[in-house]
Amino acid sequence: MMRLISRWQNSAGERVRIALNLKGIAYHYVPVSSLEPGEYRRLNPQGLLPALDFGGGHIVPQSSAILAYIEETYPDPSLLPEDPALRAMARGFAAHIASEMHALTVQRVRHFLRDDLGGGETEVKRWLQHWLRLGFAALEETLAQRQSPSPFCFSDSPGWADLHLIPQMNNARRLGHDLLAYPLLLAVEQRCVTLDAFRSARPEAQPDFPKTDSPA
Ligand SMILES: N[C@@H](CCC(=O)N[C@@H](CS)C(=O)NCC(=O)O)C(=O)O
Repeated sequence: MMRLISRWQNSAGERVRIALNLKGIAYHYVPVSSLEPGEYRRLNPQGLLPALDFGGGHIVPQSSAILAYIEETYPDPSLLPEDPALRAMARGFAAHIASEMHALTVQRVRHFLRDDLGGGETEVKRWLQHWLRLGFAALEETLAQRQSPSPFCFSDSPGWADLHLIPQMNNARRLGHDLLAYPLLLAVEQRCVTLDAFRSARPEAQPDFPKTDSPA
């Protein structure tokens, strides 16, 4: 069985968890905290989460590569629309989230801005809000421009674009970005969050989600 090395709050890992759930693929979830110190970097020199261990000594980093592998090896149901133009749109939408939004706002970038470049809280906040605002505005506009609107981003069932969007919307909330200006994105999210594939991929549904004492 495939092993997904991830962490509860790892939003790139959440994309993969949603994809595996949508396809009904059973997998072992391996919290990185359960590995020996230093072991993860030996397995994945990039050091970022997630990585997929699909046996035979292959450990694949990067959610985009993992998703492509899953789609190629378990094509049914497909995560991509049938129409090649819509497929390309879905991939472009997802790439925008992964490369132009998530990559600029992840924890190691925030820490570098603060600890190495000496950015104060205001500068770091400006950085985050700038890239999130630009990114989400483009995503909202993309959905507004669709020739035939669909319940999910680019089709009648959730797929490649949606599984990138939902974790990124939650990241944005955690970073204090207000999403009210994006009604089309919120409408897609409302549909996704009712589905088990999305719900069981959420950080709080993961076994390594920190247990807090019950509130008084
Ligand atoms: N482009 C990478 C991004 C991976 C990434 O930035 N992961 C972050 C968290 S979402 C990470 O590993 N941070 C270190 C950590 O969580 O310990 C992918 O899509 O897999």
